[in-house]
Amino acid sequence: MKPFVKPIYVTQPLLPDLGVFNKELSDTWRYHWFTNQGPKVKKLENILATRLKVQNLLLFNNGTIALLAAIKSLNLSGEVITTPFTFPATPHVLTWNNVTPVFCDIDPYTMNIDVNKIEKMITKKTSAILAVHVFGIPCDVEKIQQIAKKHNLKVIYDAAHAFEVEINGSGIGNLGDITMFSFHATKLFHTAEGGALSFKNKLLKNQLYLLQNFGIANELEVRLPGINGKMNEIQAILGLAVLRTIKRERIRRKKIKKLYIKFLKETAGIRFYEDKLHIKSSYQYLPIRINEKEFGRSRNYVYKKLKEYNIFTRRYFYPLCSEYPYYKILRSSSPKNLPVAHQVVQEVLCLPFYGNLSDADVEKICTILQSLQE
Ligand code: T4K
Repeated sequence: MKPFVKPIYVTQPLLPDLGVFNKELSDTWRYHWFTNQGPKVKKLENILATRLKVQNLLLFNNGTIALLAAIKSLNLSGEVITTPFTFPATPHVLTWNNVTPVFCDIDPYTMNIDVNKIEKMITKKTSAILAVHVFGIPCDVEKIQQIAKKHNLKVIYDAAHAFEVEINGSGIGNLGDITMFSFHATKLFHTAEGGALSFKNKLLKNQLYLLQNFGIANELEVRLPGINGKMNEIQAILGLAVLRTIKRERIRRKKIKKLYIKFLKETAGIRFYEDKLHIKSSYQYLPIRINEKEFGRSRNYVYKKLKEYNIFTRRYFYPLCSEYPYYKILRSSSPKNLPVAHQVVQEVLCLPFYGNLSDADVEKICTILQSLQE
């Protein structure tokens, strides 16, 4: 099989119609207004709150700053229990808030924090659980809520991958104290860079708003040491235009996922996370698990070999955050504490997944993948 002529990446950002983008942009030219709570940011905020089915939403310049502000707004201290199988931003926002991340092992199926292992990680210093809906797959949210209630802990969800995910028709952003969404260019819905926080307690809105705007309450009063976390008008305009393409993209990605499953389901050693009827999927990533014994080749072998065919898959989230030198020294980072995470991180490979892939591209990727089998 010949390599692809052009590189095939794990994802490709959605490009909205330039006419729609320019039309929204022309308003900005009229208003002379680029940032600091402009009309386009407000418009996008309102539309997204409805789309995400949440009561309160605040847009940010990126997901990391949003999460940083979320931790700050809840005054978290001491230790926060989180997952090592995530993007570096998740534990980093804790460190930036002088909070120690405590890594809990993950569930072998959902790859999210293992709710049966959380309680043994709780100490007198624990102030919260920071869980990630990894690859958009929801955590065991009911059990997390029970544990949090029992131990009086706050709950923050990193829903960077979970745009418009719903459980039994309810928006995923309604859970816990605060939920963060990322709108980075690699996400299904994006604003090039961007993010949002959703939360039930509307009293948080003012605090979060101050945190994202240097703490400025009015011309004379700077109430707290805030940061610059504001989304600007160009980001919001891009978002408004991208929103119009999401429905079509989701339908296409659903079809692509079905095709991958069709071509690979008979291949020994390859497993998918299949869609669930009660969950609306984000179709953000297409992670497969490669079992080396059954497939005959390791995930790393497949990842490297695919590059020779111009296919650039990703080993999200390898290495585990608990393996970064500055987190490795933590007691919870011991591999003995994280056996499942260490196993899963050797198996996951995110395949190219975006609407512009043709059916023939998907078939070719699968054929190449199968040809690598021992
Ligand atoms: N929490 C979690 C669980 C997260 O996954 C993330 C971000 C965050 C928090 C933080 O949210 P943000 O602060 O980012 O809003 C990418 C994204 O940069 C990052 O947002 C995302 N998670 C992470 C999972 O993926 P990389 O290092 O993989 O990016 P990069 O540049 O290698 O892009 C991946 C592929 O996408 C490239 O191989 C090619 C393609 N690509 C990328 C860009 C930027 C394009 O085709 N066009 C583009 O413009 O992190």
